[in-house]
Parts: sequence; C-alpha cells; structure tokens
Amino acid sequence: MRLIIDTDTAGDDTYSLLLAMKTPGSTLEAVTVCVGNVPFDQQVENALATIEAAGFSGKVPVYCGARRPMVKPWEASTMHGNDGMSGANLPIARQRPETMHAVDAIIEKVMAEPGEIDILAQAPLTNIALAVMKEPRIAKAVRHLWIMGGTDNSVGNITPCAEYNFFIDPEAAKIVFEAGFNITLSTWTLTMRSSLFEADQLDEIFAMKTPLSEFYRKVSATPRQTAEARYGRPISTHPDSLTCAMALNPDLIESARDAVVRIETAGEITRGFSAVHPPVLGNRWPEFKVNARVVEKASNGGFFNMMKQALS
Ligand SMILES: [Ca+2]
Repeated sequence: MRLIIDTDTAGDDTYSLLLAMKTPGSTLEAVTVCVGNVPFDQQVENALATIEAAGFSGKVPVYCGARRPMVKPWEASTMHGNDGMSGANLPIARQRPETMHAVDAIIEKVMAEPGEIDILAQAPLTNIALAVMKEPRIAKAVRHLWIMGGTDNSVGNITPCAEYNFFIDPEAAKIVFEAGFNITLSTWTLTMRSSLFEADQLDEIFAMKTPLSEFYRKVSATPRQTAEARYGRPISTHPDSLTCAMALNPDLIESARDAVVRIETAGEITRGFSAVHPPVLGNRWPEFKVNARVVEKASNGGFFNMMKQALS
C-alpha cells in the first residue's frame, strides 16, 4: 500500500515513519510536516533524521506545510523534550526538504493517481484542511484517510476534554470531518487501550540492540519518564505508530463502529472535543451523516510484532 504521512515529527511520530518505511508491502510516498509538537524546523529535521536512520535517505521526499494553526495561537508540547526526540542528538541528515509546499505536494500526488494513495494524518489537521480547501476533489481521490486525534467521548491528553492534535487546530479538524473523506479515526482513547508497550515489551525491544531499537530507546526516553510519573509505570504510548500499523495492516482492528463525528471549535471547557455520535442520529437530525469509522480496539500483540520487525 502507498502512504503519505502528515506529521508533527516528534517521539512516536518517528516510529510511525519507521513502520511505513520498513514494513514489507508498504511504500512511504512522501512526508508532509505540519504545525504541532515542537518548533517547525525541528520537526522537519526530526523527519529527515528518521528517514536517514532507517537507511532511506533520498528515497522519501519531505515537504514543509503549515507553520501555524488556522485561527488560535499554537502551543508547543514538552511531552517529547524540547527537540521532540528526548535529546537523542541525532546527526543532521544529508537529505534536505523539498521546495514545493506540503499542501501542493499532497494535492499533486493524490490527484495524479486517484484512489491509489492513503494519507495518515498524525498531526493537527491544518495541512489536510488547507489541501481540501484548495482542491476539494482530494476528499474522494484519497483512497483512505487515517486520522490520529480526538477521543471517543472520553478523557483527553491536553485538556480533560481534548486530545492534542484536535485541540491545536479544531477549525482544521472540523473542515476535514465535513469534507467527505473516507475516514478511520484512531483516538487517544484507543491509544490508552491498545497501543501501550509495558515494561516487559520495552525490555524486549531494548534487548534487540539494533541501530533502530537504540533509536527507539533514545527517542522514547522522555515520554517514558513522563508516563512513569503520570501512570505509575514506565509505559510507552503510541498514538501515531498504532494508527500507521492499522493503516498498513487493517487486520489489527478488532472492534470499530461507524459514527457521526463532530468537532467542537468553541466552548469554554470543550474546545477541540470530538463528539462521537451513533449513526442513528440521522433519523432525528438528518443533516448529520456518518463521516468516520471509529476504532474501539486493536491488537496490541500484532502491533508490537510489527514494531519489532520494523526495528530489527
Ligand atoms: Ca504526531
């Protein structure tokens, strides 16, 4: 399968890129960088350094996209350290970003071969929203849009109501969910249910002692410390890489349901909240139609095996 990954490259974003490059049968067509986790140019360097670490230098073009959200000011996250890589201090990559804007690259690649390319959106949805505003036909020309963001009517990770990606640019998320894409939504609720690597799994990865397992160990250091303080055990969370794994291997999905997903753009306490309604809503409010498949549960063991293969 052929994939474009839109990313705010830090921490788990990088393992998602590794999965897309290293999983047999997958082709990472392009990486597009969007406002999010850490300062923009750092995110670009993190993407390029990850591609180099995987041995794919010069094979996966990187495009720079939106440097700020649609409306509200942007806030960096310290979740993955100031550089987004837990201070791993990777060498500056030889490959440099392309000159074409990410939004134009998405449109050009998707429209050149309609129905052929999936997009994995693992950042705030600014680039995807701008792309579908500029060329509305991409909504039907993208084979499938995999989105990491929001919650399944549950607790967020940046406010009690909101997950980071949707909180940073809810206006963009609203545009994307109303644009007519074929969407699978992978929420923070799913992240906490199905994506965690526990201490024994982490030890198994660290014991591999390959260059990419060392990459994983270094880049995951800060979020593992944060998780230990927050949850009382040294787990690693994988919102983006689990979403990538499901895109590459949909058999990992154990439970999912069709839903009407709406994004809160205002609200004193709910900005960025994703309201996940049942499809039956359509009977009373016919203007609301099913616009996403929401994943409820995925195979942690299957995901872990894919990650080990990618890091081998
Ligand atoms: Ca991300």
